[in-house]
Amino acid sequence: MSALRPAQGAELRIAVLGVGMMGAFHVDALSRRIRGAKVTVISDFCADKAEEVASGIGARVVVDPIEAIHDPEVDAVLIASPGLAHAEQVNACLDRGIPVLCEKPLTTDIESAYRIVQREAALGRELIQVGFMRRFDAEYVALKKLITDGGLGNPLVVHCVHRNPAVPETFNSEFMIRDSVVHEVDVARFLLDEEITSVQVLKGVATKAAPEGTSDPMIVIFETESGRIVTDEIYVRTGVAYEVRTEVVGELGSAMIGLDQHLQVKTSDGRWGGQITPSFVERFGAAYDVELQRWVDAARSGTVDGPGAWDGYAAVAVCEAGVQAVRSGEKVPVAMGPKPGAGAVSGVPTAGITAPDMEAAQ
Ligand code: ISE
Repeated sequence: MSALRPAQGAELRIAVLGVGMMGAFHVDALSRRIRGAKVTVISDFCADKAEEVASGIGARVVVDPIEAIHDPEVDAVLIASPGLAHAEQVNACLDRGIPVLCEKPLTTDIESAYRIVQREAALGRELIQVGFMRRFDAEYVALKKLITDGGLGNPLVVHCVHRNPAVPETFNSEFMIRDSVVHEVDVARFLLDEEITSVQVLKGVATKAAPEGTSDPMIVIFETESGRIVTDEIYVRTGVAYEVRTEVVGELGSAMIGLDQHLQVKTSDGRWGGQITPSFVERFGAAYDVELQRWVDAARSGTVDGPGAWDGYAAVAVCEAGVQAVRSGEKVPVAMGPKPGAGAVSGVPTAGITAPDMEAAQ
């Protein structure tokens, strides 16, 4: 199949599927800050919302997302629809051979994610990028470079803290794994360059802000292929700020990011400090812009420049194990099929759990 590409030098014409909070956030960035891109088509099951966003930027509404993907004025697709819709929509992009940036999760179950990995590999061309924006954050990039350059020696342990000020009631312990901890899953794989092999979840005393039956906070412990340990404190109802910290401890030292060390002020009343980041926008807004710009630039030249289908699949597989670990209290091994190109691809691995539709439930 010959891949479709915009004409040399032409703007990348993009369909955005789903214009809830994240989709609308991306449309705004693509329309106002990202070079070489034009949102031509908006699709959302909520027609009023689609009209409102489309009319603000002079785009057309195409209600059916699959029609939107096949629209002649579309060169690439950004998927920010509810997770349950992702498999069909990503597959439609593969059918047409156009680049797609899919917000996490790639799909909501291991089998469909693995089939997508296999399909893309069979096409012989990367088309899929998954929206793990932390890989584009300046601090994570610096930390990765420090590790790669050997500045910490052999990295031994990674400690993560992931705190949100508030989330909807629907965020139970399993949602916290799939929607929040999924970021640390990708961060650990990105920083350590190896797969996660097991997940264990410790549930302690819960905040009274958590609904009955929800363990918030939790401590998640990952083991990697080489035996490294990654810990993650996930606490999504702190009532304080958006706090995301990562510390890597190596043989030659340690390094930490996410300390909010921007403008530090000392005042005559004896106070010292800076400002908290209230949401992901202040903490990762710049990373999203870099992510989008690099996706657009790569798509215009027929490549992908970010986490791909395999990374999306690995995250789904680890989160499935994480959900089983929440349910059982046991250490759960991660079940993953072989990476295409890295040996024979056997059957599709089974997980036993199908993820609930998190975005739709919010
Ligand atoms: C949300 O979906 C995100 O992606 C945020 O970055 C994360 O902090 C939050 O916990 C998730 O629910």
